[in-house]
Amino acid sequence: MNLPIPTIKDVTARAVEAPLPRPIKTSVGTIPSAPLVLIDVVTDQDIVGRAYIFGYTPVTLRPLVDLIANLRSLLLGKSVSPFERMRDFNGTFRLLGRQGLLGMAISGLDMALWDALGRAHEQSVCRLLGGDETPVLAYDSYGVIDPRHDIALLENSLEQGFTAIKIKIGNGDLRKDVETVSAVREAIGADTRLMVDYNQSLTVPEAVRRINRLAEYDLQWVEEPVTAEDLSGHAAVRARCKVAIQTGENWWFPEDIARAIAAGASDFAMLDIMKIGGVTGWLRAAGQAEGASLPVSSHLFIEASAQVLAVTPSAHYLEYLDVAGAILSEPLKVEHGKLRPRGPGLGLDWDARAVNRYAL
Ligand code: SMN
Ligand code: MG
Repeated sequence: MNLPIPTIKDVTARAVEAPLPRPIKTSVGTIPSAPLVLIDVVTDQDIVGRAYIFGYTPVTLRPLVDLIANLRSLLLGKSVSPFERMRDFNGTFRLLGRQGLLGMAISGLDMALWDALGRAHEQSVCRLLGGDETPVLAYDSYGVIDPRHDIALLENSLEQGFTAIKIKIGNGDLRKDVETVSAVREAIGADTRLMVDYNQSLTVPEAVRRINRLAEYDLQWVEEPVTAEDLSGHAAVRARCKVAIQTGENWWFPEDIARAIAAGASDFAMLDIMKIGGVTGWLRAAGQAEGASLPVSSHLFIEASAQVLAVTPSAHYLEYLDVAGAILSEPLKVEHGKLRPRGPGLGLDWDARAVNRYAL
């Protein structure tokens, strides 16, 4: 007997500013709290598909809420078939393009549709996609840290079972980078993997200079050394450095990973599920990464990323940076340095009191 395909009865979006365990301090600015838009897709069977998107700055929240309200009319009455709805979006916005806030909204709606589909079938998204709820290896992701004050935090990460740590650097000169990286390497020991993230703050020559100076600290990767869109710049740095280059959190939809692979921009692929096109976009990017032998890591969105990494052939690391835990009834917890995908759907349930408390 075929289960009836649910259809979309309503779509709502709400803005919240959720507290973070610690501010996200980068070389190009600090994010003190998490500007989120919570998306609910209600089906004709009264199943609620949930997802959130991360606005980076509160400035984006009202436009995102309004944009999703406007996209609602394109979805009402249509089936909860993420591939079909993505086909609709791609056709509707061919002339405009899907970068920026529109891409974020489309990806968020895609995630909510996959959540609804999973709930309708009482399955987690990874099982719906043919996988198992296999725990995914994670690294604990920090911002810029002060080695004089933050070392205890790093030690706590290791006690939680993390075997990899990422820090952000580039908020000063090379001497400061060396001071921080050497102190962290000393604190976490030789066996813990260490990644660093420049958040697009360097020129190509300066990136080559700094990365090769830091090579002695056995870095797993150096992330976004130059501006994200500069694929040839990333390739130039990669060609002249002794340390592997990571990038991808700013690739929009599967087309961008194709461009990055063609440019030889990266040794890895770090997909952001809100920019790569949701679950649907992720699947289409992960296939390209597999073909290009690029290990795939995630950016933010720990719950949805755990679902898709569990079915990603060249899965590498999940970035553990929890931006939504404060508004979830049951935040996803790390177990021995790994995150297990949890259903049904993407495993997200809003904590109504917290959402009201942090609503904008
Ligand atoms: C990052 C950038 C912006 C917001 C959160 C995190 C960072 C990362 O580039 O990779 O964690
Ligand atoms: Mg990054």
